[in-house]
Amino acid sequence: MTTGLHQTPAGKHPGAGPPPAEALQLFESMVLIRRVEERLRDDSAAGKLPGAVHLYIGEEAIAAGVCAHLTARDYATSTHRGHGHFLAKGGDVRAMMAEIWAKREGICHGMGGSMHVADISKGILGANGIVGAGLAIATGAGFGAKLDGDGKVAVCFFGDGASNQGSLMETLNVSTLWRLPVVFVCENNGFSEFSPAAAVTAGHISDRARAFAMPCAEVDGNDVIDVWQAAGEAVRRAREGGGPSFIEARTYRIQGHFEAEAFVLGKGRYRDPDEIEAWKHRDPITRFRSRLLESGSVAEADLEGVEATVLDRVADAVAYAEAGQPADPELAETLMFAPEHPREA
Ligand SMILES: Cc1ncc(C[n+]2csc(CCOP(=O)(O)OP(=O)(O)O)c2C)c(N)n1
Repeated sequence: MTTGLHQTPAGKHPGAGPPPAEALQLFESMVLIRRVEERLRDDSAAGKLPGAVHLYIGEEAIAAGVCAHLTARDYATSTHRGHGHFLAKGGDVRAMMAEIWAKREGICHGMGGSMHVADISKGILGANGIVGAGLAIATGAGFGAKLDGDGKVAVCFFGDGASNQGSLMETLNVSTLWRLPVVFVCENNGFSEFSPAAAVTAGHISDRARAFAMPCAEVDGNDVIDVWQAAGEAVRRAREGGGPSFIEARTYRIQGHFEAEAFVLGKGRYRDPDEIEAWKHRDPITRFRSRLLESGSVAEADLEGVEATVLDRVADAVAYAEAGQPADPELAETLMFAPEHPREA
């Protein structure tokens, strides 16, 4: 079985990569996402989590490579597969874990769960269970940023499935017309739930943006430097008033669409296990780790130090979540609406 996903060559990196300290941060960002997702995978399988989780294992280079160019003042919108975007954008791992565990200490008081992790104070405008919803939210945030005129940008992460939503055309159109500081990042992992992209997506996704003459880059989404370079250019263009850009990052979803999908599918199969194995050999973290060591810019001990620290942080976050108070159902009444005059609240 094939997915119709284009196999991109490993990134070539003609431009300069990040300096060693920043490279180490990229590595840390990816490892943090991976360890969190592995822990959620295991806790989900053990029946400890109250809801579904959609994991980002194998796609970490995209969130890390893009968010490395953002500050807390910039905006990012995310998807149902949003833990990686939240963490890479600087979200707090404890607060996210508690949210997924539906605890009062969670970033949304345990009322949002995995698909709604958000932290407005850090420009994290939210994961979102509505496929494609982030497109309009990011474009609105980009419009606000343009009115503020202080160089903020808005990044929209969305999947190949979301690229078939009509709202993509609307937001590509208006962001081009109004020269909005928006970076569209399509995470093309080859599947929309259980449908291979070849079965539901016509043409090349990035051609949708080219139709609006929007600057476009197609990158190897499993190569963090490839992503980092393209995102750096797109974010700089947006900050300098050059308008929106589009990045299509080709990658692969290693886990199921959501954990426990086997209970839904039974023995039904929608992809070849060999295909999953082949993509594991293109693991973005293993590849970057090797490249860092080969370059001689960082030492093995530095990487091991990062890995150990991350493991501690994740264990601490899980302990924090486990010890938290259950979410308060009463909050469903009060958290639904913003104050009438939010700026005066
Ligand atoms: C508007 C809308 N339509 C359908 C769904 C059901 N749905 C949930 S995830 C998903 C697939 C999304 O695929 P993609 O955008 O490629 O993201 P991925 O899961 O691959 O990261 C679908 C169709 C939904 N949540 N919202």
